[in-house]
Amino acid sequence: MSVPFYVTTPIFYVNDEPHIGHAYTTILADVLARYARLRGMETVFLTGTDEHGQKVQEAAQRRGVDPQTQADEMVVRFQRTWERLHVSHDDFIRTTEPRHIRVVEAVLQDLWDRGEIYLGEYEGWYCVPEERFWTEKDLVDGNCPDCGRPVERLVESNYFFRMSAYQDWLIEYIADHPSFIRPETRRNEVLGYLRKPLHDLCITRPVSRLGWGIPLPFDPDYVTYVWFDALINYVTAAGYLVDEERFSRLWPSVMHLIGKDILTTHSVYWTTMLRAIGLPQPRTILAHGWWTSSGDKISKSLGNAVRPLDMADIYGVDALRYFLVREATLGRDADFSQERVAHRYQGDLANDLGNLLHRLVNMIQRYCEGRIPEPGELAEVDTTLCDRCLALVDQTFRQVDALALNEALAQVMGTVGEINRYLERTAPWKQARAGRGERVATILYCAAEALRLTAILLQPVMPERVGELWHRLGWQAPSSLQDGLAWGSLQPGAPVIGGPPLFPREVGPAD
Ligand code: ME8
Repeated sequence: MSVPFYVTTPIFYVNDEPHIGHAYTTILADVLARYARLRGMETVFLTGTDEHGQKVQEAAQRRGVDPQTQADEMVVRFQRTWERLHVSHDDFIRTTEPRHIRVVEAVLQDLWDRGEIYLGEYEGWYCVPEERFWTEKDLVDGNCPDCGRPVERLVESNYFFRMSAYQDWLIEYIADHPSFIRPETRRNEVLGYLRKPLHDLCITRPVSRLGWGIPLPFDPDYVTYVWFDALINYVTAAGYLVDEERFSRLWPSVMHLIGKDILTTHSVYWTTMLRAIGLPQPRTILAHGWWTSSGDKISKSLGNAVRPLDMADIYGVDALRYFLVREATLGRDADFSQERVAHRYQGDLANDLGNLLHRLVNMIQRYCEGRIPEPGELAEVDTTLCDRCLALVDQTFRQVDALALNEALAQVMGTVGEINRYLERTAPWKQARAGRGERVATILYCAAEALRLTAILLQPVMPERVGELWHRLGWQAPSSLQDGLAWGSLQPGAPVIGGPPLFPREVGPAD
């Protein structure tokens, strides 16, 4: 049986509403999931929300509500945003759901019974916003090395996970599995981190200090540290301990898509937790870069957040999705600016893609009575176009496998440019003037079919606009899109449909 494609996003904190960074990870996962479905792979796409811990408790306090109310209100914002952004997740997990709490409790109990967890004393520097203890040498100028904010000295009894016992194993595992942590720079970063001694991980908070978490099954005076709870979501949703058949199919063929800010928690905490639990490692941990604004990471706390729905109101959802995937090289930082969005929109989408559809539909209306024409014998120039489109399918899937999504899109848009040049070269309007009706029919069929086929490769990125494009070309996509990947699916006689531009040049807020 073929290996299913299981892809996850981080589960996002419900302390605030989603911004463009959360949307980016989620859209990337969606695009990968849609490409996998297009290839006929069994696909499970998981996203969700991280609802326990100090950040959420504090956000609730600030708003004068209890943490569960905070989570219930904010989760709707995430769910609505994903719906609006055409995110096609198969499951949405909330860490306050009983299905998750049960698994966390079972894991904790098992690790406690097997001596992987012990009670100890912790003294350290604690970063409140990051909810993490740091050692003296971790600090940068006396501040949190992650967020740069001041830390507090804290001593308390807590439970610890014997993470240090797995250091040598982890170094060896990463060295033996070159495509485990991607890209290469992040893999090296983790190996660098592991050159320093690895400490045991403090995995509880006393209820007296933080009440909002999953109580320890063997000591009600403590709740589980939010990261220890959150990471387990990936196995909960795959059916761990509940649906062994499903779990054995999905695990470990999973890709964790994350931002580089949470590389250590995934590559060190999660991997060692899995090892202690006795589960195999995920297939890939893929860390992407940050969206920045004038060089600074976009984040709520820095006050430079871009609301994804505001952008979608101006350019349309699919254009925003296209921009995010086309503009960033997976793994590197990218700068978000209205000018860059506008540039891509006007150039790639309005001029190249939208205009091609518009021209084609106009010509088919003018020369072929508004119906997809019956092609005659193909000339060399026609078969070259056909071959190019068929080769593009394989090339695109190869690029997707290599996670070079921006290059895949560049290639697809290059083919759109070729279809435009094909029309210039074959000049159906001249053929029409010369009374060569069959040649006109062949050219317009080939160009329309090339556009239909090329557009399949854009469908994972722009599902709604590509659906509209097909509708205009009189094509009803088959229920299994994979069946549309061959040349010759457009049906002669199908009526084409005129309409407003696919990507209007004049853009602005919806209201
Ligand atoms: O860390 N550019 O949740 P979180 C790109 N709950 N991506 C960004 C970004 C930016 N400027 N800002 C945020 C958590 N992200 C934990 C995760 S997983 C078991 C628990 C994205 O709400 C990126 O994916 O702080 C980053 O890793 C994530 O949001 C952090 O989301």
